[in-house]
Amino acid sequence: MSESIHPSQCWECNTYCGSLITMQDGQVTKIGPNPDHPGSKGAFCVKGIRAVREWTDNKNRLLYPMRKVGARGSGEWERISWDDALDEIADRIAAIRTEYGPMSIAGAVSGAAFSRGAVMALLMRSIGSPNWMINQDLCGGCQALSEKLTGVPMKNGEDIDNTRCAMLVGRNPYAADPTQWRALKALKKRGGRIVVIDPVKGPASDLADIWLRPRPGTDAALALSMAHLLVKWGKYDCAFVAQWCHGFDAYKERIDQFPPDVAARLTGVPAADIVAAAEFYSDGPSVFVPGHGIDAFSAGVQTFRAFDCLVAISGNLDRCGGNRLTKKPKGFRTYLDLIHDPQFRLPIEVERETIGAEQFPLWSGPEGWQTACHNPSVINAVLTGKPYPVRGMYISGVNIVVTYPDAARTIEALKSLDFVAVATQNLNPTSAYADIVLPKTTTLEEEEVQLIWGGPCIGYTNPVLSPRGEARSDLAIALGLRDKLAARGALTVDFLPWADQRSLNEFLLGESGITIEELRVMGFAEFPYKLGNFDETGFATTSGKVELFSQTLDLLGLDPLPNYVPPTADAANEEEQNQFPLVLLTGLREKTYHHSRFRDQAWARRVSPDPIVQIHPETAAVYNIDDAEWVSLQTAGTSTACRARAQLTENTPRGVIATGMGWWEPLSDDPEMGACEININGAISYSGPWDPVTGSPDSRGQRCRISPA
Ligand SMILES: Nc1nc2c(c(=O)[nH]1)N[C@H]1C(S)=C(S)[C@@H](COP(=O)(O)OP(=O)(O)OC[C@H]3O[C@@H](n4cnc5c(=O)[nH]c(N)nc54)[C@H](O)[C@@H]3O)O[C@H]1N2
Ligand SMILES: Nc1nc2c(c(=O)[nH]1)N[C@H]1C(S)=C(S)[C@@H](COP(=O)(O)OP(=O)(O)OC[C@H]3O[C@@H](n4cnc5c(=O)[nH]c(N)nc54)[C@H](O)[C@@H]3O)O[C@H]1N2
Ligand code: SF4
Ligand SMILES: [Mo]
Repeated sequence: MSESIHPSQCWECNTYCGSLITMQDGQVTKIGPNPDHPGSKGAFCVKGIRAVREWTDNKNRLLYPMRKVGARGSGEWERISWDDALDEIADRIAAIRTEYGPMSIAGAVSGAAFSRGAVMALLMRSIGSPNWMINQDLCGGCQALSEKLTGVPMKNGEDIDNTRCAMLVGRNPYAADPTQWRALKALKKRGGRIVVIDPVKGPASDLADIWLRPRPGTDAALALSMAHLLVKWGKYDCAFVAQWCHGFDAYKERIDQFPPDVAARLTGVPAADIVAAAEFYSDGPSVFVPGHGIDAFSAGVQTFRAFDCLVAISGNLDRCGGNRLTKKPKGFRTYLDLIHDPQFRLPIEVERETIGAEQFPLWSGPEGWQTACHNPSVINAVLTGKPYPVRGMYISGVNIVVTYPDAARTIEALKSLDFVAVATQNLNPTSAYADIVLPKTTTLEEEEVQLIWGGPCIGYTNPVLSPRGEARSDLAIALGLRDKLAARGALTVDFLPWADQRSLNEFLLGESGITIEELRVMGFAEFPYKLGNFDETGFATTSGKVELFSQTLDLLGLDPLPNYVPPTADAANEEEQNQFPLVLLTGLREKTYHHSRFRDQAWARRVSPDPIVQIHPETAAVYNIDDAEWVSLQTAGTSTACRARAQLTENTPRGVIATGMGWWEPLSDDPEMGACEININGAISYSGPWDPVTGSPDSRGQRCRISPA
C-alpha cells in the first residue's frame, strides 16, 4: 500500500505541536513536525517523534479491563469483559452513593485542557457529585487565577516571534517547550534581548543577556521593583493605565515600597541587575514568559499578580511582541466553557459543597476557575470523613500516587477507599491500588479539538489508529458507565448528551463555521483576531478594567494588591533551619519524559536512567557526598525520605538542591513501584501551607536535608 501523510497535533504536553503522521498499511511509520502549523512552526520533540508511538504499541500496554484478585495492591489481576467491568463499577458506585450520598464519589483527572477533564467533570456531576480533582493546583493554577483576578488571560499568548525583549521567569523551554525555545533562539539571532530570572543556571540563562538569580520563591519582589522603576522613570503606559487600569494610586504606593535596594535584600539579586533588567524590559515590545518555577508555590498567585500588573502597566498587554490576551473564534466552545455552561451545572447549593469551596471559593466554588476540588482536602476527607465521607473514586489520565505530593498519604487514602477504578494506558503506581482498571486509548487513537492560543488556531488531533486491544476513550468509558448507572437509578441527571467523540467535537466547534473535514485536511484552522481592541472586549473583572487592585480579593479579605510574601523556607524556626539547612527545588523537566509517562521506554531510560539531584560541589562537600552517589532527601513536611543520584554542578546555587519529578519503577513487583522511594513526592508534604486563592502547596522551596543513602 502507498504511504499517506496525515496532519495532526501532538498533545503529549500542552505545547500542542502540529504534527505530520506518516502511515503505511494501516500503521504509523513516522511522526514528525508540521512546518505549516501556525503555533509550533515546525518545532517538535523526541517525545512526539518516538514516545507516543512506543506508548501506543508498548508491550506493557493495558489492552483489556481487569479486576484485581485478592487485596488491593496485590498486583494480581484477571481479565474481564467491558460489560462486567462497567457493571461492577456501576454496582459499587451505586452502593456507595446510596449509603453515603452522591458527593461521596470523587473523580481525578489532569484537568480541563483536554476532553478527558471536561468529561470527568460532567460524569461526576451526572452522578450528583461536584467533586473532581485536577492537577492545576500543582500546574499553572496560580497563573490562571492571577490572570483571572487581574483580568489578563494571557497564558500561551507570548509573542516571542515579534518581541524585542523576552523575560523568562521560572521557565525552562529548552526541556519543556520546543516552540518557545525555537522562538528564543531566533530572537537572540536577530539581536533581541533575553532576561532570565531563575535560581538555577541552564540553557536559558546561557542564552540570556541578563540573568537574575533570586533566592527561590522571592520573584515577586523583582517584579514589584521593576514596576517601581518603570513608573519612576515615566516609562510606563500612562494612557493605558488611565483608561484601563483600576487602582493605580494604591498600586503605586505598594510598588514604591520596593526600590531596587529593598528588592536586592529580599531576593539576593544585585540592585544594579534589577535596574538593568527593568531597562531592557522597558524598551519594548517586551514579553513576559512565565513558567512552572513561579507557579505552585503557597504564594504563587501574589507572585503572578506582581508580574501580570507589570505587563499591564508597561503597555505590553495584547500588543504585537507582547503578551496577547486569549481570543477564540466566535461560536467556539473551549472545555472550560463546557464546564461553566449553565446547562451542565448542578444546583448551586450542591456546588457550594464541593470539597475546598469554603476555604478556596475562587478555586473550588461555583464561581471557581474549573470548579474542581482542593485535592489535599479530598485526601483528608477520604482519611477522616470530614467535611463528609469520600468513599469511591474514579481516576483517569492522572498518576496521582506519583505526581501528588506525599505519595505515602495518597496511597493510604486509596487503600482506605471502598472502591477505586482507574482508566490508564498502562499499569502504574496509581492503578496498582484500583479494584478495576480500564484500558484507555492513546493520543494516536483519539480525536480531539482544542483552542490553541499559541497559534492562534483551533488544533485537531487525528485519530489515525483504531484503538489497540479493547481500549476506549474517556468519553466512551463515561457513556458506558452512565448507562449502567442509569439502569441502577444511580444517576442524578445526564450531562453527557453526545453519542460519541465526534459529536462532542462538533458541539465544541459550535457555530464557529470551522468543520472537522477542514481540520482533517490541515490539522488546524486559523481564525481572525484583533489585538488591543479593549473597547470591544473590555476586561472580565468587577471594574471592567485591569485590576491592579483586585476587588474580588479585597472582598475575600485577602491582600488586593500584588505583594511580596516571604517564601515558606524563611518562616522556619531556628531549630528547623538547623535540621533542614537546604532549600529544595523540584520539577526540573527532562526531554525524555513527560511527568511520570514513558518511564518504561528503553531509549528514554538509556538517556536518563535515574532521578538526579543537582548539588553545588561545596554543598556536597559539607555532607560528604560524591558525584553520582545515591543521596537520601528529606524535608520537614513528611517522615519519609526518597533517593536520587547526586550530580555535582555549579549550576545550582550553594544551599539549594534541584531535582526532577515523576520517577517510578515500571518493572518493580512492589505495588508502590518506587513511588515513595525514588520519587520526590515521596518526601514532600501536601498538607500546607497553601496559596490562599488556589490552595496550591509549595511543590518546591521546602527546607530539606541530604545525606549519603
Ligand atoms: N520534556 C518535558 N516537557 C514538559 C513537561 C515534562 O514533563 N517533560 N511537562 C509539561 C508541563 S505540564 C509543565 S507545567 C511544563 C513545566 O515547564 P517549565 O514551566 O519550564 O517549568 P520547570 O521545568 O518546572 O521549571 C522551570 C524553571 O524554574 C526554575 N525555578 C525553580 N524555582 C524557581 C523560583 O523560585 N523562581 C524562579 N524564577 N525560577 C525557579 C527552575 O530552575 C527551572 O529552570 O513543562 C511542560 N513540558
Ligand atoms: N513535586 C512536584 N510535583 C509535581 C510537579 C513538580 O514540578 N514537582 N509538577 C506538577 C505538574 S506541572 C503536573 S502537570 C502534574 C502532572 O501529573 P500527571 O497528570 O499525573 O502526570 P502524567 O505522568 O502525565 O500522568 C498521566 C497519567 O495518565 C495516563 N494518561 C496519559 N494520557 C492519558 C489520556 O489521554 N487519558 C487517560 N485516561 N490517561 C492518560 C498515563 O497512564 C499517565 O500515567 O504533576 C505535578 N506534580
Ligand atoms: S513538545 Fe513534544 S511532547 Fe509536547 S506537544 Fe510538542 S512534540 Fe508533543
Ligand atoms: Mo504541568
